[in-house]
Amino acid sequence: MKRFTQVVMMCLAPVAFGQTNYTVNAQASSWSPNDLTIDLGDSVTWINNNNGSHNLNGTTATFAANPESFSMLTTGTNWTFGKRFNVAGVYMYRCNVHAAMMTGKVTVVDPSLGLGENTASTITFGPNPANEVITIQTKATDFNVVIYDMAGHQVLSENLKNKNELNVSSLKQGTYVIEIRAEGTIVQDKFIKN
Ligand SMILES: [Cu+2]
Repeated sequence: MKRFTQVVMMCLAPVAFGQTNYTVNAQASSWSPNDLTIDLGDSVTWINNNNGSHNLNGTTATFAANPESFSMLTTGTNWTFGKRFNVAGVYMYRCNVHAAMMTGKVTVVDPSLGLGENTASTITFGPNPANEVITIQTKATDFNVVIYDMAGHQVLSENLKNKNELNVSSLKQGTYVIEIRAEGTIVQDKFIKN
């Protein structure tokens, strides 16, 4: 009986901890898809199948907020680059040749921590879009909020102690990533400043 249990465990393990591989294709001047949300341990393969001259820059030198660097900086028309994501967070990347328009993002969430949308996390924020003030709902009374622009640069960082409102009126209109560090976890999501 003991032996049987071990065999079942070994068979189930790969399913329970299954990894998904996602593919991002280089188009003439864009990535498709250019916005992925994946689980910790999943991998992404970027493919340029003769769709122009491109490279891949996800380095922390360019995107300081990236949890890890990744890149394929040799420009070419036919290449494949794969990365497995073992650190949760928001990763920005671009093609240096078409830097202004050929950008992309991979959000890596840790399902065991309840990160991401539609999870059991008690941390929420609103309104979204926001004009002046974002209100953060959390049980924590002392926590940090960091806001990044879509190029991965930190534009706002504040420690909120015994208050739950963050003034964002200084930000220009646009799309940002908000990172709330509270309750021993990190929640990241997009928000729009009007
Ligand atoms: Cu390119």
